[in-house]
Amino acid sequence: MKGGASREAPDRPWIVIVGGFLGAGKTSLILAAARQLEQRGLRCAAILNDQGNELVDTRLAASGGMPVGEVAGGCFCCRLSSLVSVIEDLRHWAPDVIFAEPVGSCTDISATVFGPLLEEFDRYRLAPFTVLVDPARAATLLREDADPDLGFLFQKQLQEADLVCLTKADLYPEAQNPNVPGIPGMHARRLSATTGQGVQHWLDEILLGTVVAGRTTLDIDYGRYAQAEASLAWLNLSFALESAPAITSAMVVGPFMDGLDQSLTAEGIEIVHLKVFATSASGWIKAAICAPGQEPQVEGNLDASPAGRHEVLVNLRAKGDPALVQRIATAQLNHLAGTVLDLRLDCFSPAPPTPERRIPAALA
Ligand SMILES: Nc1nc2c(ncn2[C@@H]2O[C@H](COP(=O)(O)OP(=O)(O)O)[C@@H](O)[C@H]2O)c(=O)[nH]1
Ligand SMILES: [Mg+2]
Repeated sequence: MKGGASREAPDRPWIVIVGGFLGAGKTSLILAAARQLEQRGLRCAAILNDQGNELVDTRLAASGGMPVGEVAGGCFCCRLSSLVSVIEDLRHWAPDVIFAEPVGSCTDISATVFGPLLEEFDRYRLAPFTVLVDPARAATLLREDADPDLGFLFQKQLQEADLVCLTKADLYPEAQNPNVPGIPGMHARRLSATTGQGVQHWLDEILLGTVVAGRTTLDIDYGRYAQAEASLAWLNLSFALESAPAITSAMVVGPFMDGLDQSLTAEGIEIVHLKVFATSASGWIKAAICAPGQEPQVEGNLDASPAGRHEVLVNLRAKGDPALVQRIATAQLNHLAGTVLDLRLDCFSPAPPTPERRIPAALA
């Protein structure tokens, strides 16, 4: 990590919360934006968040050398005190901007996170709530026959945004400033974390302070919200693989993801986001898919040489029964080309959200 000792800490760092559905591109945008801000001489940190422990996103962010904090075991709204203490810990590094990524199934963030943080205006500057949208996911989840649980979460996330950005513009290079899907009268920005298109413009817009942060409070039924989240299975799995002869990380990750994808699909379980991070003595790779049957997007040391030991971390979010997901994932371990050691597996459905505090926008 980069130290902050030689530099005076800014009085009030920016807190930039980037929301959006699973796989929308939150982590990718945060990393791309941090790179741009660092080039402008600003110092950045990030806070990742998940219902479970052992996060691929945290490994990915830390691999670039950025100071990273984690709120694990629940979403920001249910772990608000942890979020605040992680923000305070990161201030040790004197960041100008602290990015924060909530869990991709989480909503009502405006009232449960922005509301309380806005009360701390003497300590932080809060950027508007950006919600990211993958255009392909929007096309699926805004259809009339969309999965009702996922469609519910997706629409609620859009409804509470201060700013909506359509991501992956390199894959979906359509018109500028299109209407936000499903929200009449709201225009989306378009950006790409991969090419950098629109990232600087987005940063200028949120850090200029012209868009009000946390201005919308959702009307939301927490029973319905809990039911929608509970329809998801969350699998966090980590293990070491020892193989002789040595193999590359890609040879570990590729077949494992393919096998998992095929078995889950055969059992009627739909992958929403599958991320695998593998580390060996020769480097790391991260591979991810956001839907069944997708070609994995891979980043990292793609030309790393073979190694005899790999540390593997798997984060899977899928629509289905966690017990079945766990059985399928465990069975896949038997197909790995080597000996599995230090296995840790955690598989569950998110518990009903119980925010520490809820402050509607008008009262904040
Ligand atoms: N082509 C392309 N892929 C992207 C872009 N942003 C994110 N992705 C990919 O989309 C997937 C999900 O991105 P991620 O940042 O993990 O999403 P998150 O779950 O919202 O944090 C990953 O495989 C990324 O590599 C982009 O701008 N262009
Ligand atoms: Mg992420």
